[in-house]
Order: sequence, then structure tokens, then C-alpha cells
Amino acid sequence: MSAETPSPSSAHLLEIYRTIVQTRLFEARVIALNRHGKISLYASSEGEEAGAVACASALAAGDWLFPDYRSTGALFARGVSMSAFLSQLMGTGNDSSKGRQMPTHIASKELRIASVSTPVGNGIVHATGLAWAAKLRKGPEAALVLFGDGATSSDGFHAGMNIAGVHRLPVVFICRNNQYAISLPLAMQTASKTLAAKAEAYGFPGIQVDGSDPIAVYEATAQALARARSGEGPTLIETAAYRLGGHTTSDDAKRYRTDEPGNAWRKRDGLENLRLHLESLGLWDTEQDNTLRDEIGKEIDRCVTRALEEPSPPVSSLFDDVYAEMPRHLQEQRKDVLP
Ligand SMILES: Cc1ncc(C[n+]2csc(CCOP(=O)(O)OP(=O)(O)O)c2C)c(N)n1
Repeated sequence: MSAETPSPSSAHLLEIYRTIVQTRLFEARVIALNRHGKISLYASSEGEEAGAVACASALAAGDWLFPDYRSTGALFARGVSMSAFLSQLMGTGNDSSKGRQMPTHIASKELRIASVSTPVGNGIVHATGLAWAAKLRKGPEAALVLFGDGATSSDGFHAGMNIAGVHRLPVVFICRNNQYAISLPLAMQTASKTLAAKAEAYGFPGIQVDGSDPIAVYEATAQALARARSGEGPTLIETAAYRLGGHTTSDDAKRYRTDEPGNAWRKRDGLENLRLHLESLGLWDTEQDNTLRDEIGKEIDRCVTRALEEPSPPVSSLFDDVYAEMPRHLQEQRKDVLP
């Protein structure tokens, strides 16, 4: 990192830590809700929260975030409330997409968060498109897109990286290398020595950062965003991580891998790393940590209780929002469904 690397202030570091803890506690509850049949599917980011929170914390208000389905920490860092996310995960009437999207596929125009897109790698193209538009309009905003190692084999990755390099677009690519794409290990995904190396072919820098070091992730992202804004173009940041859980709550990772690597990665926990760092700076102690966890736990209780009481979206809403003028076949279907 260069001498000008923007480092997070103490207040910002504490905020990042709180958001990482919030993400960990929230996801544990979401998985319990899934087991109780209240949420159909969830992709846990356990062990990867620190990287997601840290990179999104480097964004400016006017920038755009393009998350994927394993980006909960980034959503919280960007300002998504636990209530709004629970409504989305449960598909209640308060969900902005009215229960029509897969769980985790949240979007917010106000917070400048593009919708999670199910096809792997799509977000890369969308973020590149936004960055291209920003450049043409001479806007100040940059785009940050999160994706996994498996997405580096997608069409979207190559198309997005190529155009971003050609036009020196203000976009930052964060590739969470958590070493698995569902059951496919990294060695079967690519023969490249690193994922960061792929940037070289497209003519811009690719760097590797430890995803369990939130300060390093923040600084690398802040520096890449600064490059993007000054017209120097894109950056690919590969964050080293490990997907500790199954691919989603519907996956059983024991069927295709052993527990040993995960056990070793648990000791590299970004949450613990930052907590120890804050303690060493005299900014944090065990009592504050217990209080924080207690407060967040109670807030999660309140949000879950509220979300469970929210009514489902009305069936009539199924037909809304797609066509300015509803085609005849949908009008007929609507008549069949509604009393
Ligand atoms: C184009 C496309 N192909 C396949 C899938 C099915 N699929 C969903 S997630 C996933 C794995 C993605 O792995 P990775 O990008 O490494 O992210 P991770 O889940 O490990 O965080 C696959 C193959 C899909 N959604 N889209």
C-alpha cells in the first residue's frame, strides 16, 4: 500500500466492527429461522463477513454497490436495515419486491444498491455498465461489485473486465476467493496461479488481500475507488477467504469436502482479528463487546418478531409492476385468480 492509502479512523473502525458482529449474529438467527421453515433459503457468509463489511465501508454515498447473494455484511454496511432484509428474506408484504425475488435478492434505489442477480457473474456486467454510464455522464460515482471465485469462469466476468479495461471505467471488482463454487474446488475452476492475475490480461491491476484482515480490505478498496474516481480505471481485488458453511442452507458440504480446512480458517476469523486489534488500541474491551452483542441480539429479536407478524403480499400484486398496460392473457389470469 502507498503512503497515501486512506486508513479508516477509530470511529470508522468501531463502526466496521459493530457491523461485522451484527452480520454474524443476524445470519445465525436467519439460519435458525430457515430450520424452522420461516425462510426458504439462505447463503451464509460466516467467516467472510469482515471482508464484505470492510469493502462496502469504503464507498461514498453517491457510489453504487452491486452485491451477490453472499454479501450480507456489505448490505448492512451500506445501510440496509435488519427489518428490511428480514421482510425480503421472508417475502412479506413489506418486501420492496413483494416476495417475488429469491431470498437475499434485495435492492434499494435510495441506498444505491443494485439488485442481486441470480445468474453468476451478471452483477459484474451490471456494475461495468453503471461505471460506463457514469464516465460518459462525467459523474463522480464509482461502482463496487462483489462476486465469488466461481464467477471468474462466467461470461460476465470476461465481458465486464474487458470493457472496464478498454474504457478505464470507474469500477472495483471484489472477488471473494472462498475456494469453492458449490462443490467445485478452485483447482477445478481455473489453472491460473491467482485470480488477481486475471486482471493483467485486461490491462489493469489485480491485487490479493487477506479477506480476514478488514483494515487491509478497507484500504485496498479505498485506494481502488480513488484510482477509479481519478480516471485511472478499474482494479480487481481478490480477497482470500474460505466458505465455512455449505453453499446455502440446502447444501451439505460434508458430501464433497472434509472439515479440516474450515477448522484452520476458523482460527483466521476477521471478526476476532479486528476485536483484538481494537483492544490493543484501547478502543474496546470485553464488557463493551458483551453489551454490543446483547443490544444487537435484542434488536434482532424485535425485528424477527415484527417480520413474522407482517402479512404476505396480496395475491393481486402478482400482476403489478411489469407492464404499463396489462396484456390480455394476464388480464384473464388475473380474473381467474382474484375473487
Ligand atoms: C450462470 C449460472 N450458472 C450456475 C448457477 C448456479 N450457481 C449458483 S451459485 C453457484 C456457485 C458460485 O460460486 P462462487 O462464484 O465461487 O461464489 P460462492 O457461492 O462460493 O460465494 C452456482 C454454480 C447460476 N446461478 N448461474
